[in-house]
Amino acid sequence: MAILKILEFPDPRLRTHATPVAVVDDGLRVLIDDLFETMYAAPGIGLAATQVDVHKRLLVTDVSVDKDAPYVLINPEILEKDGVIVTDEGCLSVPGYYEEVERAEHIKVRFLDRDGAEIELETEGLLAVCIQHEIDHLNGRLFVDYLSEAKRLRIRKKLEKERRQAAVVA
Ligand code: GNR
Ligand code: NI
Repeated sequence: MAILKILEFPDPRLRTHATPVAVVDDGLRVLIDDLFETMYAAPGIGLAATQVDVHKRLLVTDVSVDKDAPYVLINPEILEKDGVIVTDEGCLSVPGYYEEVERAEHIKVRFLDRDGAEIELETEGLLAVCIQHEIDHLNGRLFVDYLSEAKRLRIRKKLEKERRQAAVVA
């Protein structure tokens, strides 16, 4: 098991469109375990492979309070969307910033699980929001892309400044 380094906005690698997983094998299951360890350690409620610079269509999530409801979604595809929900979203790749984002409230999603079995899941609320946020990562999209250009630029400048100051102190 390993905790992986999470890329941060505006790293251009976060803009990569991930490639479908061809085979679900033991190598992939090692990556899945590392994604869970990295997500729980952060802590976060979801993590896409894109965020650790692995450009495969794979995400993990656990929105439960007790951290006992892990889901892994390989090659996820949203089949149906319905309703609107606004959530204060954050992102491990945009640390420290939370902004309201509008998403579908209910989704039906098809994916492969860690054994390569095809699953269809209907879900709503925070799990639905998180899955949509993570699929965006697999498509190179970040929650800040839903904000105004001015807000996105302000967040980028502040993160770049923080990073420069961290480099001076280190
Ligand atoms: O930890 C996270 N919290 C969160 C809160 C509201 C909506 C989405 C998320 S996902 C985020 C972890 C992350 O960056 N996943 O990509
Ligand atoms: Ni994110």
